[in-house]
Amino acid sequence: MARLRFPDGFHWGAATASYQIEGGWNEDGKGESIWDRFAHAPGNVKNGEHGDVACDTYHRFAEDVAIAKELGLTSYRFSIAWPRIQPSGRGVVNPKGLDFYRALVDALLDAGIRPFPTLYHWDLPQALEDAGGWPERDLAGRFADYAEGVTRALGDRVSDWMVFNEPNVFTACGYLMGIHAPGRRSLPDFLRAVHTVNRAHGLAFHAMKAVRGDLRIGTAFSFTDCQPACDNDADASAAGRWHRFVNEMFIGPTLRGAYPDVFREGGAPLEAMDVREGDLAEVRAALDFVGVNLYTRTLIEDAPEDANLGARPALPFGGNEGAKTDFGWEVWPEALYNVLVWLARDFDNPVLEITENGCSYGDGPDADGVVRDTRRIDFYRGYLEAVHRAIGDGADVRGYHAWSLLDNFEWAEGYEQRFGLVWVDPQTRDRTIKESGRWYAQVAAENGVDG
Ligand code: IFM
Repeated sequence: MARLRFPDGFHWGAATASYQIEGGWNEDGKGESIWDRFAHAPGNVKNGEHGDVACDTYHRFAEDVAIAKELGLTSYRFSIAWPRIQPSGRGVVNPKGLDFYRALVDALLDAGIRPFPTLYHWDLPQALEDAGGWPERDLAGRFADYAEGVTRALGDRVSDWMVFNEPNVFTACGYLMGIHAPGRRSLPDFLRAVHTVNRAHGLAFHAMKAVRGDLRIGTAFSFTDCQPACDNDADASAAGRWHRFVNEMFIGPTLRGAYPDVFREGGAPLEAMDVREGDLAEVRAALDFVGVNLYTRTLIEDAPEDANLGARPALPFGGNEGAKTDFGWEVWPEALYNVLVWLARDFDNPVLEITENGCSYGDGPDADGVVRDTRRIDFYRGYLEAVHRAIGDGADVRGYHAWSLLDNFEWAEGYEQRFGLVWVDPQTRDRTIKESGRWYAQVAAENGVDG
């Protein structure tokens, strides 16, 4: 029997996202997304790779559901590609796009698995980017229309939804740093995008609730545990500002109706974000759960030359004390514990779902065709122990989703980074459950882990 038991009814799941696994990029009336455009342009993704076929889930979703069932999962997180539903981001819905997701949802329900969709995991219809993208205020209303349409179509069989995946990541990587689609590098665009996304979130939440009031709606936020790089007051106060900037710029306005203080002197760049009278009332939404995506911690140092935030990460993706994944991310389970207890303490003990947590290791099939990825098992064991401890200390965590079910398209990294519980052959796309997948199945079956 497992030593660390989880609460009865705890969901054991895995997560994926449309562009990363589906392929079928221009099939059955799907419109072009910003990721199609970005990945097709030379130089944006390692080795010129793209998601045209990816894991071919568009044609092989029944296999994926069968694997999820074999692993004993009770929840499957996937995302809906907006350009499959509205090819140009507005107007009449594409029935074949909806048919795909209806078939996926029905297969999951038949397998006894909770369908757990995200409405937006980064694949904006290219036509909407051409009209200004997320910095453009009107996009909030467009998104709410899409959210309402999808809810009308699938709300009879899907009860648990996420609106966005990692709003801080897609706004910063896409509009500030230019390393993700649509590849813009502009501080004003980024700041405006932040506020449009927050408005879109609030409008979509309320539009969905108007369709069916008993839906459970949350968002998958990306969090990190911000710690001072050195033991001094300047780094400690920089870590606080960075924490409010990366962790609270979306959940703050949503749950509290206000942007956090991120400037060295207090306040936030409200004017540059184009925050207008009445907007914050629109943004506010009493989420039914908070989705937590977390991979590692971030060490922050004071940055006196930056007049605004005055803070920056001392190192990318964690520190140097823990082991590193093959992606170079530090393995630091305490980060997950700290973030869960912070959310419980500062947001009035919300229902929490771990919507993503996982690691990239390149281990492939050995001569016997077995993928012996023991480092991934160690990773999950450590982070699950942290979740268990946080629950013991009062965090109301209801489910855990490993990122990811399948090895898939890791954005600008292409296919080199493998996060899956299941190996996907690059040529045939055949799936092989890794040893970590078998181990995770046992955790799900026992509703617990040997800590
Ligand atoms: O693959 C991504 C996912 O799309 C969003 N969260 C982080 C994962 C690993 O980088």
